[in-house]
Amino acid sequence: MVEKFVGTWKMISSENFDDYMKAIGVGFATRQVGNRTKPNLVFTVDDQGTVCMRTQSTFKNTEIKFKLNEPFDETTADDRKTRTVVTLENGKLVQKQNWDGKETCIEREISDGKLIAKCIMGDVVAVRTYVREA
Ligand code: DKA
Repeated sequence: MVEKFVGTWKMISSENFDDYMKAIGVGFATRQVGNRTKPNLVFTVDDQGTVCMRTQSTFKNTEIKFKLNEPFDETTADDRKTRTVVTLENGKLVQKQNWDGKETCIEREISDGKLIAKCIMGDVVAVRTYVREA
């Protein structure tokens, strides 16, 4: 099921991301860059089921490697140190990040051949859309 995410994706739209970044505590300067940046997402999966997700942009490159349902330590692009777990729920890749007593969730799904990333913090939701890079 994770296989459908494998490949290189480029962001084509981002809605409400500034409010999402505010909700998770990202400061003004980083939000300005975050709002301007159009990252690529690169997913790979190896024979052992380890998923690698790279985010590549002019702002920052990040990489996480994980197995589904196995918590791991993540350092996010905005430098939060989170305890993260990724699960697969009804075909959605659900990334839950916990830090400083807070929790946010990024749900990724494939819809009409596009990768939709829904970033959720409380009642604030940002939606970012990616298409496969040719
Ligand atoms: C996505 O995959 C969502 C990425 C969420 C990053 C939150 C922090 C960004 C700070 C610049 O598109």
